[in-house]
Amino acid sequence: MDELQLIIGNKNYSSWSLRAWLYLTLNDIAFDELRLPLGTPEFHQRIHDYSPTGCVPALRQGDVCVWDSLAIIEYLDGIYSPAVSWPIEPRNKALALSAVMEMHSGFHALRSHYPMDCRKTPFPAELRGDVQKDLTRLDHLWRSCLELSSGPALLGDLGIIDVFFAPVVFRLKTYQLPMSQPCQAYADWLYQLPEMQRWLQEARVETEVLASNEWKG
Ligand SMILES: N[C@@H](CCC(=O)N[C@@H](CS)C(=O)NCC(=O)O)C(=O)O
Repeated sequence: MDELQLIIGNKNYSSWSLRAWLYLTLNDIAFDELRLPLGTPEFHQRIHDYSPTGCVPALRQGDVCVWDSLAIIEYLDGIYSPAVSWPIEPRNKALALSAVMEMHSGFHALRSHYPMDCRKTPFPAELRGDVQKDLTRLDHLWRSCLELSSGPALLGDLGIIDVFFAPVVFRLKTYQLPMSQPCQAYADWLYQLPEMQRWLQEARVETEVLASNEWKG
């Protein structure tokens, strides 16, 4: 089979890139990483060679091209049948699918007002826009999963559902957003995973600053 090449943005800022990268890394699937820092001339010159939308992440395998984080994960899941995947049990699978799609298309206030900036020194950010509504919904969703599974991952074993919420965990940390104790404990657990810490270390050595993704105090 042709080698996999994953095209990502900055590790500090690119939340969608984190999802595809984390899925591959947790599953120990070999891939080449091409990092194109967002907003740079290099990004604009090169991204359309890899991604028809001009967005990251994108995955190339020979002449196959997959763009969009969820499409990448679904494509790989069909080929590799890896350990970090969807639950098998139908009720848990329904929950995981719904939660992932909800994250993929929702939580707009959280995403727009609190950009992922994982290397930033944590501080208690004020609650803006409709973010309390998003946090309440997130807390309810996570608690309903954790009550079913009793942890440590949302549905017991680490899965695609956790991969999808990984950037939210970095946002909760950076902006010290309030969550209930069980959800905070889950976020701490996911944050400490070696693969999350590796992403964070690699974000910390990046030098680019993207004004549009920085907190506007
Ligand atoms: N729905 C897409 C969203 C991808 C996306 O918006 N990526 C951002 C970076 S995180 C991007 O590439 N933006 C292009 C730019 O900033 O020029 C996915 O899931 O992959």
